[in-house]
Amino acid sequence: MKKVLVFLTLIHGIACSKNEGQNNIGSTTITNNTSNNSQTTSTTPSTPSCDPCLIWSDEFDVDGAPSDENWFLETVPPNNGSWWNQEDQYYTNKRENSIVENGVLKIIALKEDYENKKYTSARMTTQNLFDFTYGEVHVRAKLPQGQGTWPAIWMLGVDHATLGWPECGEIDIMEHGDKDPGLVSSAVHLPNANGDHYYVRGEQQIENESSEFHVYKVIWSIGQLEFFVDDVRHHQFSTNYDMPFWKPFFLILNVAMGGTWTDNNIDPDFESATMEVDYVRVYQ
Ligand SMILES: [Ca+2]
Repeated sequence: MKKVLVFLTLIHGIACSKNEGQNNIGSTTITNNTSNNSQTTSTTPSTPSCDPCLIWSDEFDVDGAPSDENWFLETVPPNNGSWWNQEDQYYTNKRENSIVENGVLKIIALKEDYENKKYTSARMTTQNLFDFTYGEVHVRAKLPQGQGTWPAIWMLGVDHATLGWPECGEIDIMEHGDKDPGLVSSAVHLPNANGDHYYVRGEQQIENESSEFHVYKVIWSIGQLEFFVDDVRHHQFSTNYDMPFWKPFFLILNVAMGGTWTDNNIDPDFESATMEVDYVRVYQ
């Protein structure tokens, strides 16, 4: 989601590591308990019963704060306090900006004076909590409504803190708000042979983006990335091993306000808008 070369200042300063043991597909543990005896038997079927298999998800079925086992809420502004892209929001971990209710995560952008910004919102990442290489991400979501909102469902390479951007690579599953309502886009960002940033984007027009749930999806495989809304493909990008799409990435959900994406254009009557997420599921 970053069109500007501003990622060279780093947020976390923590080298990321691939989570071990999350890809044990097809391994089943059977536990038999009797009154005097407990026996555990592990079996590994030769063929998994799922293809692809669910390896990670958040169904947002526990009310309250987003699970801190799954998500980190960014609250420390990088880039000398500007966040990125001339954005106008400040990200908080307040429940006014992110909350799980009735099976749905809500990321809520508010008009609110806070830390020298005019808006607050939330940005959630799985950095250091979950990352993966290759697979499918399915996110069922309703997008926020209103000029100036910039919702994003995206991923960064785990080495962005050490390698920098765009060298780490970026995979944008869904972004919205830079053009007409309902025009959703996907993109990949990476360096060219000279190390300069470039990106390749695809897009499609959908309806009822803010009133109905749609499933935003990437299929990331060796050699290509494909992007879909409700199983309609709108973008394909071929990859090779000179590109940064062969190593682990982590997930990010956020709603920005204004910034370069929207030509710094926010509806003066804006009060609040919500991105609702029913689930995030990752398959391999
Ligand atoms: Ca749900």
